[in-house]
Amino acid sequence: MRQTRTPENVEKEMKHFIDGQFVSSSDQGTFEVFDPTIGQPYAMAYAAGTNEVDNAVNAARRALGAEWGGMSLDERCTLLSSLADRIHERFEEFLVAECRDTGKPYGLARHVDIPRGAANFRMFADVIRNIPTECFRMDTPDGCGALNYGIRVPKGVIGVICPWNLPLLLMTWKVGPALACGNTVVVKPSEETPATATLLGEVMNEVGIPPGVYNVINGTGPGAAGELLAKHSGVDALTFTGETATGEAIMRNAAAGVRDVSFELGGKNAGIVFADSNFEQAVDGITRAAFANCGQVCLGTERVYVQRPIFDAFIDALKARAENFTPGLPISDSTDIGPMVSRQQLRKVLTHYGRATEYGAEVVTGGGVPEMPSELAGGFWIEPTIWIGLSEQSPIVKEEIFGPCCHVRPFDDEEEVIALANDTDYGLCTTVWTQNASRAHRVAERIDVGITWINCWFLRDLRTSFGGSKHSGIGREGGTHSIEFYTELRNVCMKL
Ligand code: NAD
Ligand code: 6OD
Repeated sequence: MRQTRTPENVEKEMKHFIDGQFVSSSDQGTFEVFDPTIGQPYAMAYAAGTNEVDNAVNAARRALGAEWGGMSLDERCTLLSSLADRIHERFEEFLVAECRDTGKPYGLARHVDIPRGAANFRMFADVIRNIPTECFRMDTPDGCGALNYGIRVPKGVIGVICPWNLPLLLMTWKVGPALACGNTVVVKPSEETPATATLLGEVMNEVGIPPGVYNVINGTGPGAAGELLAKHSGVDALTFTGETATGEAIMRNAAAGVRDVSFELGGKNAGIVFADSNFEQAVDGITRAAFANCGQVCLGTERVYVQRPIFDAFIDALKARAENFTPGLPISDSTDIGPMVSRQQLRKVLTHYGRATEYGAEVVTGGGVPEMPSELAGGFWIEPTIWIGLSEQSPIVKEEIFGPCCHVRPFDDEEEVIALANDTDYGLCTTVWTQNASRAHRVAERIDVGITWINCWFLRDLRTSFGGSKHSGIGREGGTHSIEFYTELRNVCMKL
């Protein structure tokens, strides 16, 4: 992917953002950034090497000093709120940038990605103002007693390594609390989607965030910018969202220097639909969970379990919804599904589609590539796909696909479906659809995941814990949980 020439046919050049300045790479290495709707590069970005990673980490360390480190909590929180305001003022630019990189519909980014980009700063500015620390009065033999109290200090320089599926949302979900706690960050966005992280650099300067507090280095992962950042001894902690295997690689590098990690990783999430659910609500919910963002959501549902009495009707209704999606350009009001982010992801998911049939799946709908108008024919388009009839041991039911697809299987009772839902190495989330509140709680308690949604999906209260169990992650972020990760808690014991 690394190149050393500037493609002449691209509209844009994306630089690193280091110490408050946009800079190219010292060796001039670049890579192409694609518009996935047409499958052509529209921008070139500079690829960070050792020099840029060093410069970014050193800038972040310097910025921990007086200007940022010495800033009052009130001033810092005011700046974070201004960041949120400024994202809203430049909303359309963030929208266009995000949709150009990912191909996702404007309608989706307008309601989810960009508002969350702003909310992630505003919310953590509120949380940090209101966080208590512990205090214990203790008895001592002399009767005078002692007072223990906790103080929270920033961890230091945080390395933030991000994926491509919800670029601004997932990056700011880490950067918001990291900055609120007084840390500085070096962000490595996905090589597929560097645009909004770059644009955020401009906004940082506009609102007066001191240079070096927010840095962005572009490039790929293994042997490149991502790995250089994870290995850098000047990084105090690493927060990562992406594939489980990448998490393992980053964790090995984080072991040097015993750096802390917070990981949000892959999922193979189950959707459980009981016969007593509100049928239309459940079909709509599973449709969103399986196909939203072209299935490129870690919280998506790729395994659907439907209670037998409503199984056939459910399949018919889900098929109708899946066939109703209109692919097209992000800007079009009729578009409700975009392409896959890259040729590589398209190939990967189409390989799964092919294997599903080899393993004996019945294809209810989809399974291939939609016919698109000639100007979009080179894009990374794919059909929403539903399968039935696979064994639970099939790799299609076991492995995360990360495309717009799901396998649906009937079940008879609660015990059976709990066992089915838990029979996975992953543990990110589940959705349960039922109108029986006792059953909903009973089932939710027994599914081994970080998040269970009952009669909804991706309904987010940013104060709550977010994260996965088993291979889906380490640690929890959200609300006070983020503050715990992005600070060190020190105890002070004072003899009275
Ligand atoms: P990925 O793991 O391939 O890449 C994520 C980031 O890591 C990219 O910036 C990449 O350049 C970098 N990277 C890759 N190898 C690296 C290495 N050895 N060292 C350091 N950095 C490295 O993931 P992706 O393909 O961008 O995203 C899709 C995956 O992310 C899916 O598995 C999905 O489930 C997961 N995801 C999880 C969550 C969650 O909240 N749990 C959210 C979004 C995506
Ligand atoms: O909503 C969030 O905070 C979050 N981390 C969502 C992750 C979505 C995964 O694709």
